[in-house]
Amino acid sequence: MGKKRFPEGFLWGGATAANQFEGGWNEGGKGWSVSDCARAHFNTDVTNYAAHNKVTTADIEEALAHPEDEVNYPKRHGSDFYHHYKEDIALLGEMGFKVFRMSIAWSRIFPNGDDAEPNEEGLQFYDNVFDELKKHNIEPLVTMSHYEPPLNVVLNYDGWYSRELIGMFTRFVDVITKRYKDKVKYWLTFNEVDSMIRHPYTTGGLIEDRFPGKNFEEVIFQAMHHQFVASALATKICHENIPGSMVGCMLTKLTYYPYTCKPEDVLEAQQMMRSTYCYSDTQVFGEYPAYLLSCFKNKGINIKKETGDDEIMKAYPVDFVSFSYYMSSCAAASTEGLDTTAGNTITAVKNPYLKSSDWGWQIDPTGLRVSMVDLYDRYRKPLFIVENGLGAKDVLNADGTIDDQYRIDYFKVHFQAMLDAIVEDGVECLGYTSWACIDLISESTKQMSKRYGFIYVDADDLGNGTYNRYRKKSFDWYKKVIATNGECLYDEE
Ligand code: BGP
Repeated sequence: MGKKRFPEGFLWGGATAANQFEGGWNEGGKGWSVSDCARAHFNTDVTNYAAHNKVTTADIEEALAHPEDEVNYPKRHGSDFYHHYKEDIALLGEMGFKVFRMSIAWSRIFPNGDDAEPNEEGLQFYDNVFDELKKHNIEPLVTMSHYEPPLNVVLNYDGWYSRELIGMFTRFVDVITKRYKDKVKYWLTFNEVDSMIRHPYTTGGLIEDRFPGKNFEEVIFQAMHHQFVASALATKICHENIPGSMVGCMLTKLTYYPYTCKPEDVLEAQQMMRSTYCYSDTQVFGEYPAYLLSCFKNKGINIKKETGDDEIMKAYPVDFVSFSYYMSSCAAASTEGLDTTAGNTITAVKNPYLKSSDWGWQIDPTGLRVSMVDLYDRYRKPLFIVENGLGAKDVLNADGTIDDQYRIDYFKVHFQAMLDAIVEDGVECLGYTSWACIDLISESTKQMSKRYGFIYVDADDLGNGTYNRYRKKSFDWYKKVIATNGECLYDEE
């Protein structure tokens, strides 16, 4: 029997985001972003996402008062891509990357969001990055917004709750799509647009104590409405400025199984899945699905729309559907007595059939196939897996090696599942970018020690280290996967 093959031209690569990777947070004219104020809480249960990531106005004041502190605010230094980009891109080129996912920090281009003119030094930085990628024949995949609203829009406009953000953001999009029209073809609008529900501050610049007397859930959905309109307009602008460009939405693919075959558990799992899909439904079909509308009605949530919003959302849907997938969870009508575990910014019922990462995320390659089939059947648009990977504690040996066989094991079964979805199930998938191809700061835990890369960055949770890069064992393995377009996945069998 012939080996299964990935489609010709499959875009193999890796993903990062400026807010966790770039560093240089106060250089080159960059302004403060929300992530520059995201505090690490050492010696706490980092898997309790909700408790660990609550942000108040007092927290922001504290962050602003300590501009020198990169220990408690580790996203400020990230992995220092700002100064290492040539070396990093050369390493990605050595692995044979076809695509590199990165984001443009809005606050590097418009330091305050509402500035009269863009910051030329910031624009030049990304020109340099794209030129370097081109030298290595690597296609950029650019996220326009990945937890990077400028802090000024939080403090002076109440974040995405303000309708004015639509204008500021689309101006930013117009500037970057004009500037990089010959350099970037693939774009994503908002990273995990649904994540506003789970972390309103990083995604939407929303701080609950700034909305006294208001229903905060309504505030979140209002802000999300503004992002939906902005995303549709960004798609329009991108298509106009870059003919032939492709724009995707980006969804956190949380996958839930019924804990048992009890009909009530099946219903609960279906409800959970709908509460995930409703956001990509909005961006693909260009209108709010009935599920979300009844949810608003039942909760007494009133979204203020302006004339023309519905038409804009309808007229400019996305070209493809991208998503992150790390783990799956279970859902049950009654969770009493059931074990729970952490997942990607959630806590959910544990699946007795799955093993978990050191952070409790349940490893489930079959869930990736299930997710791809579900998304493709639902949307009939090409998919792009833009995040998937294993956060693990790696050990840098004295001879500079890192034996991360566990990461190879994780990727191998996920790639096989992805290939089955493509070959057996007929799913169209443009490419795959692992999270994160080079170690960076974890979003949920703010740790450097939750590592995802094929490339090790010598820095610890306190930011100490040389920031030198080392190739892990998985580096050579992934290089071979790319070189053989996945054929080597079946070599040992
Ligand atoms: C996704 C985010 C990323 C990223 C990743 C891994 O939800 O888009 O920014 O960090 O999850 O999560 P973590 O860093 O919490 O391990």
